[in-house]
Amino acid sequence: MSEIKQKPDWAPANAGAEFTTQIMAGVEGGHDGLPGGRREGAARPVTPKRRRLSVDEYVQGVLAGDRNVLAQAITLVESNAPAHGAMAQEVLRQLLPHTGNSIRVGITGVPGVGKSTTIEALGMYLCEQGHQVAVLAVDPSSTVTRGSILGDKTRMEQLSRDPRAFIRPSPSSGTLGGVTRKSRETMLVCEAFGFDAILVETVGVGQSETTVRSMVDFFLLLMLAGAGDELQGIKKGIMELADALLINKADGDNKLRARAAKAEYNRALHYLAPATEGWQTRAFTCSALTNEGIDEIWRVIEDFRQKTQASGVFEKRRRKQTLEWVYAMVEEHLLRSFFEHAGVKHIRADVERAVIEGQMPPTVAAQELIGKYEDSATH
Ligand SMILES: Nc1nc2c(ncn2[C@@H]2O[C@H](COP(=O)(O)OP(=O)(O)O)[C@@H](O)[C@H]2O)c(=O)[nH]1
Ligand SMILES: [Mg+2]
Repeated sequence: MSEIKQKPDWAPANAGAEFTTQIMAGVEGGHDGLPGGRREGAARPVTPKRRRLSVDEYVQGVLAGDRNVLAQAITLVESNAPAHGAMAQEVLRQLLPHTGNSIRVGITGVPGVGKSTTIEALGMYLCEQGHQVAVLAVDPSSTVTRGSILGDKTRMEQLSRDPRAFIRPSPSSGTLGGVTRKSRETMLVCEAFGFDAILVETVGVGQSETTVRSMVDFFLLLMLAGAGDELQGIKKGIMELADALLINKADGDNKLRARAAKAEYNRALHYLAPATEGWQTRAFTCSALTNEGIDEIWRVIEDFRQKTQASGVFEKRRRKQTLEWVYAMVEEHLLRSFFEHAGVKHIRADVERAVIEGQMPPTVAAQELIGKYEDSATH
């Protein structure tokens, strides 16, 4: 396999050969049905025509810990080109028996709270503890932001240089469902490769939190002291998804305020339903900048893993998540099929107008549309 020397466009300017995350030549075809081709400003693939690997080469390469193959396997999984779909699924099917052996941690919070910085601090800490760390992102808006996980070039600089870690930005663009499917599959490929700690960063917008919750074992909500719940966009619902609250930036002048916030949140948490059966969600403080509290939050996560594995809650959740995943894909497929249905398209505008003008009750409108869909769907 030819060596690729090109750095990703977000790599630090002075990055040397030790920089482990490198641009791999992608597969043909775009993402989420968009036309293929490289994104504006993206590094040009160095090897224009890479030899296509076979299913067996993907599987063996990933299991043997070959990083080049890992990156290519993920690119295959992320591809939307129909030609790659069947192959990706076969690769995944063969990797499946080697997956699951990790702790999956989701990290959420409003932009600027310090998710990326915390992931870097925690990731470095875990590497030093002998773990292999994979960092993924779920960001359905990444077409616009070009991936919040790496939106800032200074982010995760240290971790991205560490050979024990692997950072994968969010699959580009598309529906939340599409991005999530790819991230889940990427997570499985990473586990088969041997990563035993998977950290998933989510952008703090609406649905993506619930989605990331549905793919991780432990969900960590990052907060700031003194910002007020409104300001942080933290809804009670999100707090009820969390297995721990982590008040970040507990350094300098902020330290005392962070401690006070911790006590306050602990009181509030007392009245909320726990996210995980048999586990009391608590608040902690940390500074991703000075690393203070990073070891403590990892101990909490380890404690969580131990307790929930012993009680069976850990496995129970994973099984439930797998089934949810199946039905999320079914749902996505049905929705797409409905809205792309020629008959539905044909009458939609008229039905909508009739509803808006008060000539047709919503229930009748729904029946009309579904009737149209089912009518010709079965013929
Ligand atoms: N003082 C302080 N600043 C921090 C800490 N963590 C992150 N920051 C800063 O907060 C800003 C946003 O951090 P980032 O990790 O990009 O946030 P994200 O949008 O949640 O991923 C950056 O300027 C960081 O340097 C911390 O623990 N203490
Ligand atoms: Mg970030």
